[in-house]
Amino acid sequence: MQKTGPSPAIRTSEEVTEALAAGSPVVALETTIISHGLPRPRNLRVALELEELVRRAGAVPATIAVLDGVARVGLDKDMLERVATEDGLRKLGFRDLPLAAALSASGATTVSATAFLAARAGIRVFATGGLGGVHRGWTTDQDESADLDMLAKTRITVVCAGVKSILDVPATLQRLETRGVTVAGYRTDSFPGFYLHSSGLPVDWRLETPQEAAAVMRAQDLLGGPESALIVANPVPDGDQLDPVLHDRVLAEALAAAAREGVTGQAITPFLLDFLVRGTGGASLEANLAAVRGNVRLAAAIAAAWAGPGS
Ligand code: PSU
Ligand code: MN
Repeated sequence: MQKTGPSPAIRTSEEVTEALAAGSPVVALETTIISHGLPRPRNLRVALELEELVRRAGAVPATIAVLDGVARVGLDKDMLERVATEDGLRKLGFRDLPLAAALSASGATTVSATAFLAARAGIRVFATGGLGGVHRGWTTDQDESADLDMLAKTRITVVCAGVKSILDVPATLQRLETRGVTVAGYRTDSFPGFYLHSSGLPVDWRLETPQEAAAVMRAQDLLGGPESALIVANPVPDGDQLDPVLHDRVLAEALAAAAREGVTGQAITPFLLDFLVRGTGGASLEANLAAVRGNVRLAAAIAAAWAGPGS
C-alpha cells in the first residue's frame, strides 16, 4: 500500500501536514464514535476534549471525517461541529470512501476508514474506544466488522480498550490471530473488555512503556512483510469500569432488543451502544469515555516515543 504522497481525494490540514513534515508526534482520531457512538450534545464536548488531551500530551490531533466528498485529515472547529451535530451524517467504512468521494457525501469514519486515511496521510498512531469485530451470531449472519480486515493490511498502531464487549470477543481474538494482526496488552495480561477492565481472556504479550510499543513498531518495519497493524490493548482503569453485573444484565437486554427489532448491519453497533447508555443510566457512557481518554493519552505518548530519537 502506498503510504505517503499527496492524494487529491484526501486533504490534510496545514497543522497536521507541518507536524508530519517536522517529524513531530501526531495522533489520528476517528469520528464514528462522535457521530454514532455518543449522545448529543455531549459528543461535541468529547470531540474537543480528546483533541485537547492529545495537545496537552505534546502531540497534534488529526481527527478524520469526510465532508462534502473530501476526506479530511485534521478538522477545524467548524468541521468538528458538523460531525457532531449534522443530521443524516453517514457512517463510512473503508469501502464507502470512493462512493462518498464521487457523490460528494459527508460522513464519519469508522476504524477501518480512519486507519486507511491516517496511513495514507503518513500517520502511524491512532486512538479509539473499542475496535469493531466479530458479532455474536456470526455463524448465521456473517457480521464481522471491516475493522479487522483493514488492520490486517494497514501499517498503523491502534490504541484501544480491546474490542467492544457487545461482540463475540473470543471469535474476534481468533480472527485477529488468523489475519496476522499483532496484539499486545498494555500493562495487563488479560485482554481488556472495553467497558470492563478485563474481558476474562488472556493476551499473550504485554508492553510496559510507550517506548516498548515504539520498538515493536520499528521491528514491524524492519521485518517487513504484510503491512499489518499493531493493536495496543489498554484497559479502562479498574475504578472507572462499568459494574460487571450491570454490564452483563443490560447487554443481554440490548441483544434481545436488537434481535426483536431486527436491527442488523451498520446500525447494530450504534443501537447496542445507545441501549447500554440508557439501560445503565449513563454509567456505560462514563466507562466508555474513561477508556477513550486513557487510549488518547497513551497514543500521544506512543506517538512521541515513535517520533523521538532512535526511530
Ligand atoms: N469505539 C467506541 N465507540 C464507537 C466505535 C468505536 O468507543 O462507536 C465505532 C468505531 O468507529 C468502529 C465502529 O469502527 O464503532 C464499528 O462499527 P461496525 O461494528 O459496524 O464495524
Ligand atoms: Mn458489521
